[in-house]
Amino acid sequence: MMPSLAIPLAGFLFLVLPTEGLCYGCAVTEEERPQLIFLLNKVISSEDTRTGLNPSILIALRLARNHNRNVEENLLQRLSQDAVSHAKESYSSGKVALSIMAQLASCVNPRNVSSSGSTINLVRLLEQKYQDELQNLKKYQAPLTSFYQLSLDVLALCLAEGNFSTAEAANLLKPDKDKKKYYLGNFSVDTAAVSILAQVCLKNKTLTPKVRHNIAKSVKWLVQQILNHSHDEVLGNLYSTGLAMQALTVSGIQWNCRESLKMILDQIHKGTFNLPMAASQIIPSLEGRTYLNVTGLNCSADKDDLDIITTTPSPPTSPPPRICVNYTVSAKVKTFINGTIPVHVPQGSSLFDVMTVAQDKNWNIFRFTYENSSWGPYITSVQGLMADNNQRTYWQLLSGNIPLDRGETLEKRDKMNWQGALGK
Ligand code: B12
Ligand SMILES: *[C@@H]1O[C@H](CO)[C@@H](O)[C@H](O)[C@H]1NC(C)=O
Ligand SMILES: *[C@@H]1O[C@H](CO)[C@@H](O)[C@H](O)[C@H]1NC(C)=O
Ligand SMILES: *[C@@H]1O[C@H](CO)[C@@H](O)[C@H](O)[C@H]1NC(C)=O
Ligand SMILES: *[C@@H]1O[C@H](CO)[C@@H](O)[C@H](O)[C@H]1NC(C)=O
Ligand SMILES: *[C@@H]1O[C@H](CO)[C@@H](O)[C@H](O)[C@H]1NC(C)=O
Ligand SMILES: *[C@@H]1O[C@H](CO)[C@@H](O)[C@H](O)[C@H]1NC(C)=O
Ligand SMILES: *[C@@H]1O[C@H](CO)[C@@H](O)[C@H](O)[C@H]1NC(C)=O
Ligand SMILES: *[C@@H]1O[C@H](CO)[C@@H](O)[C@H](O)[C@H]1NC(C)=O
Ligand SMILES: *[C@@H]1O[C@H](CO)[C@@H](O)[C@H](O)[C@H]1NC(C)=O
Ligand SMILES: *[C@@H]1O[C@H](CO)[C@@H](O)[C@H](O)[C@H]1NC(C)=O
Repeated sequence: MMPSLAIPLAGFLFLVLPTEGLCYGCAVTEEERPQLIFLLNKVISSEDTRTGLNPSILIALRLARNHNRNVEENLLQRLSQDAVSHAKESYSSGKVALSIMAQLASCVNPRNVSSSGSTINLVRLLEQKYQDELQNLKKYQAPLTSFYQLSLDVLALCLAEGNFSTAEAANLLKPDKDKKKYYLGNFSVDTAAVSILAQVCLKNKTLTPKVRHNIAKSVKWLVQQILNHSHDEVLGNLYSTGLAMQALTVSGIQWNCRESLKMILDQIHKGTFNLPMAASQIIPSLEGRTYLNVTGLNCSADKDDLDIITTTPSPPTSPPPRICVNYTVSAKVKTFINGTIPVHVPQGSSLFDVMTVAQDKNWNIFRFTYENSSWGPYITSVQGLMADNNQRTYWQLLSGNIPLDRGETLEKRDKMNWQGALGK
């Protein structure tokens, strides 16, 4: 029960009962809920959820108010099994952090995750991986992974009450003099959002007044930056809006939450969030919840009211028209041979498909490697030239000169020049 406010006025007693929606962010209304359920149905029916190992998806399903217990329990078991067998060697720090949050949200103690007779303490593991990140940062002025993952680390350590220095963490996330850590070429709204969530969590820990003051200052600056990188209701871009909504909510500022929420709902039917990973980052905001809520859930009160939808494969229609794309690779490296090639692919293909066709046509110039990531295939090298985190280089995907905001699907846009460039 939340405290209610009693105001005696001219002999009457006014009782103002705070309702959740008014005090804390915003959420879908009952009329809007079918649109959220449509998205949740898609997520639980997807291959990524039913056979994949993505903790972000479980966090989102747990923070939703509608559930499919079978799907969630099955995913939890597979994640736990994977964690006991692979977390130590092959998880990045941020993946351990997300795993901890998925366990917390499932009412499992992350210090005691067990599967087939083995047990792992994920909090202890994160304490170690976080120290490794800090050491790399000292040595190379870059974390092993990214400031996004460092922010996830602090958030998870804070939520799971791990053993770490809260003052050091606050200092780490403070946007420093040139604010470099929040740039990966450009300001990252996603990173700023997770960093705000972590710092608001830290604020509830024992800290000196000075550290507390610094956190408030950092959060304020980051909120301002997020708003500066926003156009109307889109905070950053479509894929950062969900995380940014969480951040603005916990920062306590006044902003037009409903407008962002309505914009997201409109995008659902356009297929913008069809990728379960993309859906997982907007679902909490649609429920008026944030990653800070993974600790307060009552799992035994879950409803079991979500169905898996079996989509009948659409009958073979006439094959989509083919489109022509100019694909270019370039890098400012002596040994690298720049190359352009026209590629014919069916409309609706992805950039990855284009790269595959180009590679088949000319392996010497267009060969590439990739990793399967939560967002799909992540390009790691082209022509043998590797991205390198310590050098802070990566393969940037451009259409013309504009960085793509997703591993994009090709539509009927004719003048498309796809480019891979090694960016810094
Ligand atoms: C850090 C980051 C990067 C880093 C990754 C390397 C590093 N040092 O960590 C860099 C700057 C290189 C990067 C590049 C790109 N990114 Co990026 N990135 C992120 C960010 C901020 C955090 C990812 C993370 O660490 N997650 C936590 C860890 C634990 O999970 P993970 O699954 O192991 O994370 C890996 C993948 O996310 C992968 N990855 C990162 N970006 C992308 C993008 C795509 C399309 C794919 C398939 C994989 C991928 O790298 C991570 C580390 O290994 C997310 C934000 C978000 N909301 O998720 C954006 C985000 C995932 N990136 C995005 C985009 C668009 C890109 C680029 C395509 C930009 C471009 N035009 O070139 C390129 C991908 C190029 C390529 N080589 O394939 C979008 C994806 C949207 C979508 N619908 O597909 C996001 C959501 C940002 C946004 N709001 O627009 N990214
Ligand atoms: C850890 O979990 C297992 C099974 O889930 C349980 O039997 C055991 O008592 C737990 N240990 C601790 C220390 O909580
Ligand atoms: C916490 O970490 C510090 C240093 O990293 C260590 O000295 C201390 O023993 C740890 N405390 C616990 C309870 O593990
Ligand atoms: C940074 O953003 C500006 C404006 O959107 C853009 O012109 C520039 O190419 C971006 N730089 C990088 C490295 O992505
Ligand atoms: C702060 O933490 C305490 C427990 O340590 C918890 O009871 C309280 O709800 C938290 N407050 C906020 C605002 O999260
Ligand atoms: C946000 O943008 C405005 C105008 O574009 C600028 O005056 C202000 O300094 C920016 N704020 C921050 C924190 O960068
Ligand atoms: C989420 O957590 C915040 C505090 O961090 C709390 O005030 C709020 O009531 C929680 N919301 C839900 C729906 O649990
Ligand atoms: C959790 O939900 C169950 C079932 O609705 C209820 O009996 C129990 O009291 C709840 N526990 C807490 C801590 O709220
Ligand atoms: C390859 O393209 C890059 C620009 O993307 C340019 O800087 C470089 O000079 C080009 N290399 C050659 C050999 O033309
Ligand atoms: C990525 O996943 C696809 C399909 O699940 C698989 O065919 C492919 O071999 C995987 N690629 C890598 C590099 O792991
Ligand atoms: C691809 O490049 C060729 C030659 O540079 C040009 O004639 C053609 O219009 C380009 N096609 C597209 C779709 O941009």
